[in-house]
Amino acid sequence: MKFGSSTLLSVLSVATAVMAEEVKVFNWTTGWKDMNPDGVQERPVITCNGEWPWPQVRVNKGDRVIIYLNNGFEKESTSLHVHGLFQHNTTQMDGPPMLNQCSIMPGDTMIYNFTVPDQVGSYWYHSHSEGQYMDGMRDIIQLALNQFHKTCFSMIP
Ligand SMILES: *[C@@H]1O[C@H](CO)[C@@H](O)[C@H](O)[C@H]1NC(C)=O
Ligand SMILES: *[C@@H]1O[C@H](CO)[C@@H](O)[C@H](O)[C@H]1NC(C)=O
Ligand SMILES: *[C@@H]1O[C@H](CO)[C@@H](O)[C@H](O)[C@H]1NC(C)=O
Ligand SMILES: [Cu+2]
Repeated sequence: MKFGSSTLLSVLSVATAVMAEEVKVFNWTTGWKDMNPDGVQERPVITCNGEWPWPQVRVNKGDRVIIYLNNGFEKESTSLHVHGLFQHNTTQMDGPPMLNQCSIMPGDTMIYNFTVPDQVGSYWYHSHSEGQYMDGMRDIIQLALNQFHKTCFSMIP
């Protein structure tokens, strides 16, 4: 079989696009800790694996995102929502308890599992239970499409 150079180029670019999609795995356990995030006074804060702030997440279009969310609270249920992210065909991964899923009970784990859709920009993820995001269970998730967007995002401190 004979390949023209343009055929070869398009085969290569398809291969590159496919290779760029990754599986990004996160393993987060909730908890409480007295901290002083704003420098004014100590208060109970919701931590991720014992730390605050929560991780800043950067993923690309087509990536599969797997988040093990382990409820490390003693008495409260929890959940996780990515604000503004389309969950076409994966509405069970959208987060709101009693709407899209059951609450995650203390000691239980939910595996959030979805692919990054055709979206780009800065969003935030947060608990969708009680007032947990106000107590610190939130941070940034950035969706980047290509090298241009990655370069732009890399300029954000
Ligand atoms: C997540 O981390 C916890 C605590 O280190 C560990 O017990 C658990 O096995 C981890 N889960 C996965 C899926 O890696
Ligand atoms: C959702 O599922 C439908 C039916 O299988 C399919 O046609 C559509 O392409 C899917 N959409 C996405 C965004 O995966
Ligand atoms: C995530 O979902 C995909 C597609 O349904 C499935 O193949 C995979 O096993 C899931 N991964 C986990 C860790 O649940
Ligand atoms: Cu939201």
